[in-house]
Amino acid sequence: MDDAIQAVGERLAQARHVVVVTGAGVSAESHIPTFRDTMHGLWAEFDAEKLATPEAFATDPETVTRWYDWRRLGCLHAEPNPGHLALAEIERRIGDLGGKLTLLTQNVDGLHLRAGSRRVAELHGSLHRWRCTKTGKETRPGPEAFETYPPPSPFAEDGMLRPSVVWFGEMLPEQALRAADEALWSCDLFLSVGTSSLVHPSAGWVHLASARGAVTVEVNPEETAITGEVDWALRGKSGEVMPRVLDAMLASL
Ligand code: BV8
Repeated sequence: MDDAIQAVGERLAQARHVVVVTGAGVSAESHIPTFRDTMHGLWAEFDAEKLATPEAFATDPETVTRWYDWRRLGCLHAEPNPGHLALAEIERRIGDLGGKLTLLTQNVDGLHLRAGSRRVAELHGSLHRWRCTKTGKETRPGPEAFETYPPPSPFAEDGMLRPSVVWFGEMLPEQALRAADEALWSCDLFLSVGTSSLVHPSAGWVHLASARGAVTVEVNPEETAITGEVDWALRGKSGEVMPRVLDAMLASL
């Protein structure tokens, strides 16, 4: 693994257009359960993929908004971990070298931004922004739980608030898709970090990057749907592997 980390660090030192796709695994060491682990305790009887849909919200807005507010409050008490921090430092270093790193995250917890990453596209929205179902206007709820579920909208008498996340069956934000297109078009190094690579469209982007000649890397303690496709599979936790990749990059400068 040391040789692989060394090789990826050297590639990062030479890369000029890096794309990083992250998933829930990057936040696991911040004690935020991954998407498929989220269903424990209170939520054991629910299926995350069924709750994260417009249909579930239409049928049972109380349960859905209670689940999302529970997750939102959990994120407010979480801290970025060494994996988030290493990704932010790698972005800075690549910028200093005249390159750019674009971070396309599936996560809705906001931890990459809190860690200092700047060129971030929140592909699936954010738990920290909620919007009125009538006007579409967004608000950032405070640090306390909503008083009632579903929370009433402050913008329209007959509206309620929903989380500004992308549910299954919903389109990704135009701006995020545009950022992904631009970044993937010219990327010379593609990293997939902490994702099972099962959810589209981001799950397919490793193939796009590879087809355009990018070197591809995965960081995950387990095999995933794309392990067989990447050039380098770094088997480990992102909070442990990413700081070592950063060190290898700095040693190569
Ligand atoms: C869309 C926000 C147009 C809400 C989420 C093509 C083929 C098949 C299906 C489709 C397709 N195109 C579209 C679809 C349908 C669907 C889809 O992909 N379905 C899947 C299930 C097959 N996609 C959509 O609906 C998307 N919209 O494409 O619009 C359209 C629509 C319909 C039909 C056609 C076109 C919208 C998808 C967004 C859904 N919203 N989140 C919320 O958070 O509640 S998805 C949600 O689940 C997450 O955001 C994330 O994307 C996904 C979970 O994936 P991961 O992040 O990877 O998490 P997971 O738990 O799975 O895995 C964790 C990984 O971490 C593991 O690998 C583990 O080993 C690793 N790990 C653990 N610890 C660590 C670690 N790694 C590193 N370090 C550690 N310490």
